[in-house]
Amino acid sequence: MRPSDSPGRRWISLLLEKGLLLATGNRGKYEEFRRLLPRSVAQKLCFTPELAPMEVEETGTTYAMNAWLKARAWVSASGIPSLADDSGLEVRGLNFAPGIFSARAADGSDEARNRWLLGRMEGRTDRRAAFVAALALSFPDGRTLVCEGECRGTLTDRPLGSGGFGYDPLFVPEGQELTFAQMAPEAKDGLSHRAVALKVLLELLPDGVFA
Ligand code: ITT
Repeated sequence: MRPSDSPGRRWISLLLEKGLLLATGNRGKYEEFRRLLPRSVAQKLCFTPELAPMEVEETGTTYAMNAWLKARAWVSASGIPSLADDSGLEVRGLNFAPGIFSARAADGSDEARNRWLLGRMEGRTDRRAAFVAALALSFPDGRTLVCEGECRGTLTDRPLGSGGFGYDPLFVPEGQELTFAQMAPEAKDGLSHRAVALKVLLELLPDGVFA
């Protein structure tokens, strides 16, 4: 097989030619991927709610399975390479809850989920937590790359900061003093579970193609 015929090269041509669907309904994730992805791909990144309504049931028991389900559903429906992210917050003192149920921990808004978490943390001294993200990049030929990233830290006792999304106002990454919501977006990008996972994903793709 010539190098130009390798699956990796064909996938990359597809990415550059057709663009990339970001299989998420979460605008916070979309904004982060726009900053994190190489510019050639970020420019062609499509936020799926602007394309078509589609709910993918997250029936998996791991982040990786749920990311795979979301990426496969979108690539099958569109024929366009699709990237999905399944992520969550794992809190030591809560036996690693809410984990894959982080989006479903409480109904409604991010604020409601933050209130729920603070309520569960009342009186607990072990405030260690970690954000985890699994990414799945799926191609029309069925091949799918999956990888995971983690960011450890601790939980505050009240929401701090107005940036980011989700549980960001409650999470201080290891070695830092500010929550993700208090940091500049680029500072979060240097530390986040999503950035760690994406770095691994890009390393799995052939060299230099995103240069
Ligand atoms: P999609 O499934 O459409 O991508 P979602 O928000 O439902 O969107 P998940 O099922 O992966 O996504 O749930 C992730 C949950 O974890 C959700 O409540 C997020 O707010 C939270 N979360 C994930 N990454 C986060 C981050 O970087 N900062 C803050 N909260 C995060």
